[in-house]
Amino acid sequence: MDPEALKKYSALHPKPAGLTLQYGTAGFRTKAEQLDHVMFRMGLLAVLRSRAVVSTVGVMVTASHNPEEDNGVKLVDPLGEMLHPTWEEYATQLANAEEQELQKIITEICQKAAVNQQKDASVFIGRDTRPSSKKLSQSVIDGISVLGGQYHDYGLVTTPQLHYLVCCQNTQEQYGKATLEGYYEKLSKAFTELIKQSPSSGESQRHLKIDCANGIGALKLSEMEPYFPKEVLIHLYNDGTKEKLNHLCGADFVKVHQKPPRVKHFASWIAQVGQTLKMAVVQTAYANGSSTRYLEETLKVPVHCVKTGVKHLHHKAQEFDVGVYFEANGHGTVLFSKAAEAKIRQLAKEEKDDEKRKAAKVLENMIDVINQTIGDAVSDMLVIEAILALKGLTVQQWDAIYADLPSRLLKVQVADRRVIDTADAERRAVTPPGLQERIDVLVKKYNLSRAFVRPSGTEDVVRIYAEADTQENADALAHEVSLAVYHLARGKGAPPQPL
Ligand code: 16G
Repeated sequence: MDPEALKKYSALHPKPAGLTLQYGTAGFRTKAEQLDHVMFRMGLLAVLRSRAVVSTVGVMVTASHNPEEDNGVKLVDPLGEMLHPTWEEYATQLANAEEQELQKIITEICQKAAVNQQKDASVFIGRDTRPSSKKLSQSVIDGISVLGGQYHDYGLVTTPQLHYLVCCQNTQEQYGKATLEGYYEKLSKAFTELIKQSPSSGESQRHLKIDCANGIGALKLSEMEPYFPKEVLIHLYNDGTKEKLNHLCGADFVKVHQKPPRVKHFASWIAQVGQTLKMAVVQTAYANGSSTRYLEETLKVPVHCVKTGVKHLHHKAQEFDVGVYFEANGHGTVLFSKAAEAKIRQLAKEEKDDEKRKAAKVLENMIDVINQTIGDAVSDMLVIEAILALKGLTVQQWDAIYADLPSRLLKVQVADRRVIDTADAERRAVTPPGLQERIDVLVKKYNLSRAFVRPSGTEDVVRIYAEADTQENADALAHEVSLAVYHLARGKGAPPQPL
């Protein structure tokens, strides 16, 4: 490390005085204009991480579902996983260090994590379509360069594509080819195979109507279109030509405005095909109570609840042969253990019984359509479309499998959202004192009711979730709980009003 170069370059990416940020649920996220120094420093950190694990790592510049004015950054570990929790702490230390402390913090990280500074470092970079992203990713590159790392800038890619690319690179392309073409080819080839096996294959056209949330999805799906089978026609909505990113569209908007979660019936088909495998579904407290009941009581699949954030779901899902995970805001995927995958691939080749071999073949193609590195909306869409084709179901029939309980999501601003601490996968508030007791009393007033509160990991708010037998009751419960939060956690501004 050249201390003079570090000093010179970090001075070009100064930290705003007094700003403290935390590596949260999905990396750093805040207003784009406050992030330049964080990007530079995450470039530095990525080099250290790459040297520590002697592999390529990824840096993604995005704030996902946040408003267009925000931005963010997260690191991707070698197999496409989220950054290891120990390194989240290093990331926070580095982001908040005063300029004169940078060198010292880097040296400390190298000591604690046994980083050999002489090793090569390789970083893949991607970014979303936010107007601020290009400049911010340039700051990441500055950070990588100053510590002597190599980088490949993939430019505009979806977050799951970057996770895929990193995983391919580090598995010597066993997971797939480390190019965007490789990603398109892998997913669409398996998808085409699945569609071919549907009862109505070749008879009619299939239309996929996609809300692209005015973001990167529109660009990437257009690139992917030529790879799709001819009978599948894609129609892109909210393609970014008219409106702002995430404005009145996107998965989060759909969730907050009470439309059914897109991946909610993911598990039922897999449950039928993979009967001999140890399978489980992982959800968060936001999963609609009806979905949990349907999975446990009708499908007889074990359900686990974990804290919000893909990294928590992903980690839990890795414990099973087949781990299906989803969040009500649309993040989700399926993970197959190495042993399960090998068994399925072997059955698809060698099984004597025609029917069983066919079923294994279907599952094998499913594995290849699914992006196992992280939840991927494009991949999830193709999986669902293939399942509908194979089962001969319409979207309406699929949606009617069970009915969601009415629910309401609200947010309240408080002086410091960290006064709310939670336990039991965020389903109970441990502090401030008295809050959980109050929630318990309110919940008892309604039928089929449930409510919880948690500090957001991506915005400066406390989120409130309630569900009950009717929409009026869910709304009333959410409002009452938001008032309790406002009073017990020092709410800002006027008290929340009834809906
Ligand atoms: C991020 C997370 C998502 C989580 C959401 C919660 C990833 C890739 N995304 O978008 O999993 O549900 O944050 O946001 O990890 P909140 O903490 O503001 O409610």
